[in-house]
Amino acid sequence: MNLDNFWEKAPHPPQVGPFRDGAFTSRLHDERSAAVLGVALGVSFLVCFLTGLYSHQLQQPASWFTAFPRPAGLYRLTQGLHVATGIASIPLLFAKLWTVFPKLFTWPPFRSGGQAIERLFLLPLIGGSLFLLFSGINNINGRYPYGAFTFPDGHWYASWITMGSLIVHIGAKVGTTRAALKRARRDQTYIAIAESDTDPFERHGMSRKAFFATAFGASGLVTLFTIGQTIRPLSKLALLAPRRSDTGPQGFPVNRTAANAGVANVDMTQYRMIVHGRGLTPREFTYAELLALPQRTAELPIACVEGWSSSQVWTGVSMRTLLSAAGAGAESDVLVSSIPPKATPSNPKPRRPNYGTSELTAKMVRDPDTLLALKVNGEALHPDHGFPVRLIAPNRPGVLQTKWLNEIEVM
Ligand SMILES: Nc1nc2c(c(=O)[nH]1)N[C@H]1C(S)=C(S)[C@@H](COP(=O)(O)O)O[C@H]1N2
Ligand SMILES: [Mo]
Repeated sequence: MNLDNFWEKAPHPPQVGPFRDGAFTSRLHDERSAAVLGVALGVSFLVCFLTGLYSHQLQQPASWFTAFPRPAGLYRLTQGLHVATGIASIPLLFAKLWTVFPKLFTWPPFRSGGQAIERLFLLPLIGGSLFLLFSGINNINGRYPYGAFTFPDGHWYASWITMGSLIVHIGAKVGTTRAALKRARRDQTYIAIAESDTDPFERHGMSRKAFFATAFGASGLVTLFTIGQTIRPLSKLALLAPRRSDTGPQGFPVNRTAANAGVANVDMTQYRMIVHGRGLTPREFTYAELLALPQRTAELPIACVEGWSSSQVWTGVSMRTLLSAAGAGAESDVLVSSIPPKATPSNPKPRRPNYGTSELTAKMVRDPDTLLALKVNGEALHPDHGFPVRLIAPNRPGVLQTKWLNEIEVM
């Protein structure tokens, strides 16, 4: 369907502001800039999407997915990549939007039905991309200003909307992009000549080299200034990260403190770890009894969804050791729960805050390094790290490494 006849009869917007012919003079608003930035964004969005899908499956598994414990540091790597590629995308996205925004004012806005649809898909693509990148930054900074929906839900649905529109966009632009990159390669040969001539037009405004250096340089720098939250030798450079992997009680960060979870002063004379569930006679263990069981030590990272991570040496009772001490095998999934917050006169039955429980697949339960940790680096856990007992297991998001445990249910 060709709409040229239609546009001929339609009124043309007045020749003012951005609608003037020649309103945009920089030659950087061209297909070559759009192509190079588009390819870079395509790669970073793809890596970000795939690592995000993996993180989502670990936290809200579909029926076909089973979490697996090895390699132990996999989630630390995938989530580090997720946050790094998301952050790296921000300057690239702004550079790309700057490159193409004059197209908002081209007339006619579309010449065919297909082109109208393609341009309509730019709304969810740009809106979704901006929402994903900024809700991610908000998450890193612990801000959740959404009201009607939670961050994980919003980020999850936005990722599908964005990737869906991105596929439409790539489909529509793959030809132009290829051609632009091919032309660019051919033109390299002429650059030497162009640089030496004194065409005043060539000399005005920013050069393409400087534009790309700014966009990719900014992308590299913001990434460099945050990945110190997960790569320890770079921790001094983590200027943009709110948490550094080496700061906090016992030398690593805390997301929710004991006070915040309402479990600041556990009465250890009353404390019991309860193991119960399918076909089991419930068993209770005191802290001393847990310490008297065979202990195991493993170096495992806390890898927060926010992108910071920190590896520590944990000691405690293997989950499967505790289960067998309670008369259970290691063939079932298991639900672990935190000590509920203390009742107060104004709040006699407080609910467990979010993340006070997590499930382990039988595969995770069987791994000997899935620990009910009592110590970190040889010391009893700091209250903010989960005293008296926390879960620590290989290849698991930090948010599922539940602290302040007092209940284990075999499902
Ligand atoms: N009960 C409980 N456990 C929890 C949380 C929580 O909010 N409640 N936060 C989790 C999150 S998001 C992370 S990243 C880790 C952090 O552990 P750390 O404070 O020892 O570093 O604890 C996890 N365990
Ligand atoms: Mo976390």
